[in-house]
Amino acid sequence: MHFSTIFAAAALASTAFAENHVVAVGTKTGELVFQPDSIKAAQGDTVTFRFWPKNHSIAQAAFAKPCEPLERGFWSGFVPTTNAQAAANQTFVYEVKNASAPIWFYCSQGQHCQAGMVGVINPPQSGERTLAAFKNSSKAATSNVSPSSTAGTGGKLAENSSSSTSGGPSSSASGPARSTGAASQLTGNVAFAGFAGLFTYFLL
Ligand SMILES: *[C@@H]1O[C@H](CO)[C@@H](O)[C@H](O)[C@H]1NC(C)=O
Ligand SMILES: *[C@@H]1O[C@H](CO)[C@@H](O)[C@H](O)[C@H]1NC(C)=O
Ligand SMILES: *[C@@H]1O[C@H](CO)[C@@H](O)[C@H](O)[C@H]1NC(C)=O
Ligand SMILES: *[C@@H]1O[C@H](CO)[C@@H](O)[C@H](O)[C@H]1NC(C)=O
Ligand SMILES: *[C@@H]1O[C@H](CO)[C@@H](O)[C@H](O)[C@H]1NC(C)=O
Ligand SMILES: [Cu+2]
Repeated sequence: MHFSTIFAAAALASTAFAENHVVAVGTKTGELVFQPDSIKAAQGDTVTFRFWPKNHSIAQAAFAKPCEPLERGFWSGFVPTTNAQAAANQTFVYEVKNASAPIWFYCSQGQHCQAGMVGVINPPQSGERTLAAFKNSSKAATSNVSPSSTAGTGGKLAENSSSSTSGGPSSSASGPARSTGAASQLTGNVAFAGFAGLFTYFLL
């Protein structure tokens, strides 16, 4: 009985804590890239986009149309910065709701998409829908289109101030830096773990 309690607790711990993946939008030296440009994320994980110079954006696309907004896709708006020492204070946080669905994205500034400033969350494991193929077709796109939706659609524009990273339940988190930019996410998961723990108690 004690063993099964521990086992249940361990199983909960592994599923209850969402991970945050940080993606650099551009670089300190102004390269037109996402780093990394391919992200593997589980359901409930967050992807935090950090903006570097020059004046980039993130928009979701369909695989077949690399430099055009996907209907009801996410959109960060433009986040300009000239500071090469630190990323812009404003980040865009996207939560992965379906880890089986590939999320293709691009930067809609100038010709950045055509220059290869594209990426993917959870690319297909097999088949022809690869990031290389997506990048390939982005080069041939005739235009680079920004969504007409409001900046922050489909995600969360967050300020990376010191107050936004404190006050969370960091003392109960085991991994480092997971609360960054996802404090409310973590709080929700802790609440879920507590509720699920109660449920486990009644099962035993
Ligand atoms: C950033 O780019 C957008 C779109 O091209 C433009 O509207 C905006 O004025 C630019 N901001 C700055 C500070 O350059
Ligand atoms: C970010 O915010 C901090 C404190 O809120 C401020 O000191 C810093 O200048 C800001 N950085 C940028 C690039 O705006
Ligand atoms: C998740 O995405 C896959 C692949 O696009 C899709 O087949 C499935 O129906 C989606 N699941 C949900 C719950 O939306
Ligand atoms: C990219 O395009 C080139 C020529 O247009 C083609 O030879 C190559 O196979 C393509 N690569 C992918 C991964 O689609
Ligand atoms: C937020 O700011 C802190 C301190 O300046 C920095 O260490 C951290 O990497 C930043 N996080 C994001 C997501 O920008
Ligand atoms: Cu860009």
